[in-house]
Amino acid sequence: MSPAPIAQPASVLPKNLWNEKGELQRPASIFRNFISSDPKSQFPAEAGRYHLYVSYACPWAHRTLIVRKLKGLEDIIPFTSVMFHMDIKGETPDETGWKFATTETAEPDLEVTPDPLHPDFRRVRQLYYLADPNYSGRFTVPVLWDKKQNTIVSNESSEIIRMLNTEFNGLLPEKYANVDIYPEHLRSQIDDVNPWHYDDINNGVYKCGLGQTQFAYHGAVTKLFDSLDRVEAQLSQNAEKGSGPYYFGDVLTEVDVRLYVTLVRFDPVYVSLFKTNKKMIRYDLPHVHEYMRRLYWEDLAFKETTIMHHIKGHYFESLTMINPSGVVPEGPLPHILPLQV
Ligand SMILES: N[C@@H](CCC(=O)N[C@@H](CS)C(=O)NCC(=O)O)C(=O)O
Repeated sequence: MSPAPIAQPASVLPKNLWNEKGELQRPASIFRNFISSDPKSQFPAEAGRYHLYVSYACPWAHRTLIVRKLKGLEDIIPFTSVMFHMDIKGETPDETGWKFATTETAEPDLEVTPDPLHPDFRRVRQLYYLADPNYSGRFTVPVLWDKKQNTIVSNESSEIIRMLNTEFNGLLPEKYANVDIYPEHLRSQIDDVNPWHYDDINNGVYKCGLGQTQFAYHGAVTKLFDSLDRVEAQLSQNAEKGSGPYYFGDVLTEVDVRLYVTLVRFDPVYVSLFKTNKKMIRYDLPHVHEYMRRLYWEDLAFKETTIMHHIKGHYFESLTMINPSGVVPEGPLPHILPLQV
């Protein structure tokens, strides 16, 4: 008789998250439906019908919170944030992943509450199983939930922000309907930069931090800083021309949203935890630094959705495979410098 297998703790990190060179490969999101302004569509835009599940810590979910606020969708799409601590490991799979607050651990001012739609749910994974009992992918946030059909519309942030940008316009006052973060005249430029921003910067920091070999880390960190230098050059040209504070000058676009969520986590988290320490934004990339601070200090959609205790607590306390003690570093202080220094 063969010996009983030794029980391994369950982990949220599937083995196929890395290739044979030790490089991180982020799997594609699974739920890819679209809300539409067409009332006859499968997911028509309606006030109060959809609910957003996020973590303030997660940069991908952070994109959706910023756009929800930029578009004035607060009364149309409520949200719930999970607790910042994510269980990477557990005795069983049911004990892993993002969890909802309980009445004792809630931070109601921040919408960190039990799931208002399914008060008995303890984990985000339960939403996925309700949507699809055979689901076998990762249990990620953000999740855009349809209350009518009890299912997930989308768990892909880049697509959720596009829906929020246009599909609810008919329900919004003109001031917000006119906000367009993917404007026609900039689409080809946005489509050109999104892939390298995503690969080298947004996902690039994760490739540095979670790469499993020196080779994987070296490749990722080289690309990351080459690309940050490229962003610095673009913003410095903008400043020389006297154009506005955004990546494309005067118009705030999704590019700003997508860059910001990584930049604001960079010095406080990624530099130390993910070893992205060839440069710090505050000391070495002056135009990037000013760009990020302007977004934070001058636009409440950025400031009010940036919750540093969730961001730092999540990364340093949850990712115990790279920070086994779970100790959270105190600096750099302040986490975000004032605009005038
Ligand atoms: N492509 C997805 C990625 C979302 C994602 O990876 N979220 C992370 C948090 S930052 C997550 O929920 N991870 C949980 C897990 O992997 O179990 C998007 O942009 O929406």
